[in-house]
Amino acid sequence: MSLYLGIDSSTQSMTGLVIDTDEQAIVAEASINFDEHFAEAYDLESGVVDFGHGVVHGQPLVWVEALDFLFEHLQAAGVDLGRIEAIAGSGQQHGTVYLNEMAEEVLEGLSGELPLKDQVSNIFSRATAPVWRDTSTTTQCREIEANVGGTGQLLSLTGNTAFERFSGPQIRKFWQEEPDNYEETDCICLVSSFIASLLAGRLVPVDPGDGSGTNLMDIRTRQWAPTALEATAPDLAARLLPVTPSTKSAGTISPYFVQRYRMNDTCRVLPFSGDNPCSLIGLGLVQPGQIAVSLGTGDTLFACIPDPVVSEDGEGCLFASPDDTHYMALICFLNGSLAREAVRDRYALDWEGFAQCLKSTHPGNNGGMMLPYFDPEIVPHIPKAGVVRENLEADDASANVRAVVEAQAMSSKIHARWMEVPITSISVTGGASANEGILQIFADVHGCPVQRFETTNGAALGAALRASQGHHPEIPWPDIVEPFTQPASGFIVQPDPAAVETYAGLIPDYEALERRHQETIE
Ligand code: ADP
Ligand code: XUL
Repeated sequence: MSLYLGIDSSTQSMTGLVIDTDEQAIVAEASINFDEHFAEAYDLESGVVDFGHGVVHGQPLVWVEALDFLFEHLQAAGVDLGRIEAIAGSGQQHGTVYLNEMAEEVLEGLSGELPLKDQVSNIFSRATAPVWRDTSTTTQCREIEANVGGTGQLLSLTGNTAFERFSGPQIRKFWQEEPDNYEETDCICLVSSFIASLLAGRLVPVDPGDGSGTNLMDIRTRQWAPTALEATAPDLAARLLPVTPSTKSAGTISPYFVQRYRMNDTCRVLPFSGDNPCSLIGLGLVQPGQIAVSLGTGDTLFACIPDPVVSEDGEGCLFASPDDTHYMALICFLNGSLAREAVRDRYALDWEGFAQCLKSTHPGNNGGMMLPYFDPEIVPHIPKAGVVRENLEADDASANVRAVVEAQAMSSKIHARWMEVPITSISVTGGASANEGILQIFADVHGCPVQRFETTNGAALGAALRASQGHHPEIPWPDIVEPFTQPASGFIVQPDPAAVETYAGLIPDYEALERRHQETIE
């Protein structure tokens, strides 16, 4: 029996997923929801602390506690943790964790006698961690672009223009606003490399998949770009570990997990990557041309591509694939599940009621449209929250439910054009992919089948597959992913030709509405 564990430390939860590669099966899945366990103690809502003015942070100690809880849950579920050969993981992208000079020694000396939280609470030079939902760094974005010689320079060097949520602008803001605490910072981790460091009991470097979400990495060499580091904050190079290949082992598991959870001391830890790059693997996108959508806290649409293609209008993102060969083109919508939940809650529905509303309304919504900016939006760039309704009564629950999902699906089609990848089928993952009514709208808007898999935790599955590949690098990627990425039977949603036609006619209207709104607020 060869077991591999994938851990996804995402915005709202930490999930562990165990695969058995001999049986070609997922044998365990456990999830720790942050709000459920820690909302009160850490002042959380939807997994984060909203400080206002676009400042949104996570709590590193929540992730530390959740890691212990997760191992306890897996053990209680009867998983023989001693048989796990390797662990890899995924983290919500872009978030930064700031560690002081004690971190290295504390991580190396972890004892199985005490919970992790009791041992690591003094290793932080900043109590909270800015995460991807933070929109407060527009000034820093423009400064960094100017410092490297312009937006185009940053785009061609790192694959991305400066985005508010990316790590570089967040680090710059910290240095500007808290220079003393920046000075006290010995090492800046990403969420991914922070969790990997807890597991390995040493500081684990960032992988290129997550490194490319920082505005600091040269997208072609997959190493930090000195020009970008200098443009961001002083002595930043000294505060980062070198970028490491995603497939290269970061060493064996910390004695902490051997003592406390009877892990095998030969169990390897692979560098963690970002949640979207791990979903790329978990949905089987290891060959160019394949497309997927993740419907999590935010929504993303992404593709595996062979060469670095950049988004000239600055909307899209380019990441390195954790297969260490390909690239990943991505668009990120902040108003994903957060917007669907806002509509659901406004009309006092549950998900069942939400699904009923989709069923009782028709494609095209009788011309009713919504721009669903419950929060500022990343794509298209909308700096200020504000919901717009056109031909849509605010008190019509069913029409508003359909409008929010249609808007999201149409937006995902409009803004994916720069990728230049024909969309002929879409694989889906994330919590909201459980909802078939939502998938039908994505199928109809994109005019192609949408397929769902056994698990909605594509990032955790991708991490587990990365762990198995790290243990068996001789097996080609397609053979690693193939047994785990067959659509579960009955889980292919086909487009309805009449609805496809309706949306083809509606998309130009939606795009015009979006553009008019963007012009009025800029
Ligand atoms: P993340 O990885 O960003 O933490 P997940 O992929 O775990 O997020 O998805 C969590 C989200 O899934 C929840 O916020 C919830 O809104 C959404 N969700 C869960 N079940 C359903 C459902 N049946 N219909 C629509 N959305 C759902
Ligand atoms: C992608 C992005 C989000 C986070 C959280 O660029 O910001 O999708 O990775 O899931």
